[in-house]
Amino acid sequence: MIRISELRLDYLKQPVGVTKLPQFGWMIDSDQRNIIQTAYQLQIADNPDFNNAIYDSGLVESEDSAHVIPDKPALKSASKYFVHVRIKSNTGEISKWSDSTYFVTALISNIEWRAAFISAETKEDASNSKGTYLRTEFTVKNKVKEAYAFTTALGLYKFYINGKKVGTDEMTPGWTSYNKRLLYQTYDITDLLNTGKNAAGALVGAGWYKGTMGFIGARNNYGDQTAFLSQIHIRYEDGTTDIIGSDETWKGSDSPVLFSEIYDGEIYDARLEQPGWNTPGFEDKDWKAVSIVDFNKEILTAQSGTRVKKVEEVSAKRIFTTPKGDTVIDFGQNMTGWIHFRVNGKAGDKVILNCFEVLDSEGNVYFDNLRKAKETLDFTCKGGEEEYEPNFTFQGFQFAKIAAYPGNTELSDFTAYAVHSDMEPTGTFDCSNQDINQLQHNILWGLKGNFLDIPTDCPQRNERLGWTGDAQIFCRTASYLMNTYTFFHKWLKDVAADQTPEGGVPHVVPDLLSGKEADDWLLSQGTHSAAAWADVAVINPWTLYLTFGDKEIIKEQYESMKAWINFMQTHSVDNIWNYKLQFGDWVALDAEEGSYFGATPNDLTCTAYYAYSTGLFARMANYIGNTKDYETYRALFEQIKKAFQEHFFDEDGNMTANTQTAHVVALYFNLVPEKYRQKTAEALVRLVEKENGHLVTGFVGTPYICHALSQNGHIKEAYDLLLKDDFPSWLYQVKKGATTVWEHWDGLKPDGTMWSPDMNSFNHYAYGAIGEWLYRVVAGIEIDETNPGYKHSIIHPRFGGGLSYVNAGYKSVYGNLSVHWEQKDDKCILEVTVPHNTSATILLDGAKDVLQADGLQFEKAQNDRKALTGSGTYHIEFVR
Ligand code: RAM
Repeated sequence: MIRISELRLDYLKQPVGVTKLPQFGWMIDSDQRNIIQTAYQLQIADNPDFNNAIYDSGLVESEDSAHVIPDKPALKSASKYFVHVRIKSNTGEISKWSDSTYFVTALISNIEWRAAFISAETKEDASNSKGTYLRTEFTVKNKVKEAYAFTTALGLYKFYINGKKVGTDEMTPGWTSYNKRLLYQTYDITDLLNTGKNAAGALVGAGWYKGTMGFIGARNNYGDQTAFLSQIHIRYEDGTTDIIGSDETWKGSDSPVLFSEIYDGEIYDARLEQPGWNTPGFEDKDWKAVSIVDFNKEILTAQSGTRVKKVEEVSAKRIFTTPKGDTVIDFGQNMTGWIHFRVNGKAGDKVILNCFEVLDSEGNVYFDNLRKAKETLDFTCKGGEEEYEPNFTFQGFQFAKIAAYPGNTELSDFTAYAVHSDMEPTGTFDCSNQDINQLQHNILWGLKGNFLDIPTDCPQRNERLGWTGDAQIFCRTASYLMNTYTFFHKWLKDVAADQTPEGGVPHVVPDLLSGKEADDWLLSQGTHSAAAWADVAVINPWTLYLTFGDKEIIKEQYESMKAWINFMQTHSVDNIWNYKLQFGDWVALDAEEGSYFGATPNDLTCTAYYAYSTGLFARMANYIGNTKDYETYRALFEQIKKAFQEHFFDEDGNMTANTQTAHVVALYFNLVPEKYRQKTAEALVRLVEKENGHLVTGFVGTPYICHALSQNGHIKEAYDLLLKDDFPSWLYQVKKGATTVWEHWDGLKPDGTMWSPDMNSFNHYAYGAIGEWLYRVVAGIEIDETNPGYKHSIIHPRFGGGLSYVNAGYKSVYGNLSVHWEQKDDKCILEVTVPHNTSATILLDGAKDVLQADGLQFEKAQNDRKALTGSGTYHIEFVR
């Protein structure tokens, strides 16, 4: 029996806000093995019953069950399209139609925008970060068949119809390079409208657009005045239509939100609430006229991908008094989001919560590492039972000091929401070592804490920027844990948009540092094009290509990637590249005392990344059939590699830089002269031994150190490194009670003191990049580059580390892939599930004898045994 278990459109269940036909992908379920699809049939209809389908592909002979893009129909704006699919398999069976799903279109062309950006603020409000209300009433003339709203803001907004908040998204419209690309959201509001009088309202705040951002504390980075844009399209049952757009007839008012900013939190006075302000019949005669704000509507872009949501609720675990006498709530988990509370006070009573991440060594409140970020909720009661959560801010926190609260604090009065881009979870990992399981947990929460519309470095201090290096380092790990496609797809568009005319890639995207060079010593050195940071332009599309097998991302980012490679080429001398401000092996422990810059020379890290990115770009050019570029950049890669070898190896094959990171990148990026490969790997082992078995690597070396070892015959040393639990190591943080990943190996030092508060985040995912080694090597779930997206997988778990079992899973675009392994004395059990319509090569690590092959044919392959398999679950036993 075969069936379609899940259908995805552009990787989502029901994308809303589509402007071109989505990519279709589906997962096949069967109780048989070796299932391959031989044909599919797709239908698209404007009704859920598929009467008179507007598109029918007919039975198309094809194995493709992902990345299927129909060439018809032409899409209409503001419409819902239902889709379903069925398939035929190599058993000759034709499945039933899948459950149907749908997608909703936005405005296909920006010329359809008639509404205006309206504001309740004036230019004089530039230094003001209050929330403002906007409202209108409108008549729905007839019975509504369907209605959609398209909304966005200069700032942040919440949109209401007839008193109800529209949708469950938070922090809309998200953060993009606003003056180049502003996203708008699409909502199905059919069920919110009534025949007759209706009201629409918006609460608008400063957000990333207008508020204070960046460690330099610059505000009004994109504009001085908030504004809101909304256009509602109604299609009546009788076929007529109506469009209601924001315009000068709307009215505006101040709101109870007296102040709201990303870093500092929110000040809210409930006494200023205006009950019913967003419902019909509200008396708004005292409200003021709105002004029209000029903004280029050509740059509006429909958002169909992942939105930010309150994804998880975390209950308060305890309320306690610190040695210094502060009352503190502990949520038991360092996270990003906000607190929701209940209070019963008198009008004018205050609730003040100061959020923070960690307690100091004495167990007292520790605010210093937040730097200038206040992370404070300041609420004034109107009196009686009330509930509150902030509107346009988020906090990085595990704890909150209760600086004011009327009456007794009850644990159940406080809840926290983890707020992040709502991606579909894809990875699971657990093993017999509880510390490694905690590390996994911490890595996952690092992702949850820093994927809030853009990938950020940290969520708590006055920074929270789209640091490109961090996003580059962590991309592969993140892409095991969750479906990151639409998240990175969106952000990579901003990477491209913010590139310099020459192709340089900013240190942070959206780039709000360029132009501020005069304000900061660091920025005066340069605001773009640092090795490993800027390479995000190439490495992240590559990672998405590998993970999802998606060539569209290569095509869409092609010019951006190429421009970045050309930038490096332009600024290289004899193929050695270096440029202005470099972060090098950032925060490595081989740095000079007090410095952030590790000991590996910039020439080396720059040139290593130049080679790596060029090589990847050449391969991508090849995969999309651009042979000319493939040849050109392949040749360039060879030249850079040659230059790298000449410069960074002496004639005896020793690396000229005696750092762990130098050896790691040379090995992992394949830049070592073949005859010196073993020698280089052994040198790395010695450099680790020199540190008593510890790593001292920073952002550049850490992600790959275990790979550099395990790929070169040193799996034991890689496991040893992973299992270290004294300083510095991954598990040291775990032993210190971390629930997320720290920015510094010594964020909290063995003696209980902390790294300088200037830069000490306890929720920084960069070092969580070890996560991909756990999936790729420990669990052995590896991608075949020539058949990516797990269409063909390489299953090669590496036994070791004293682990008695590992359970791991990855939900690929084809379905669930899973690996379970167990080691009992010298007998090994391996259970593998390969998704239907895919195949895998299974390698039995160091197998001497296969006891049970479950129908597979194993042959010798160096030290392993190897078999090719189709889909299904296989139980294998062997001796090592
Ligand atoms: C810090 C950030 C980030 C890093 C840059 C270079 O400010 O937190 O992690 O990429 O510096």
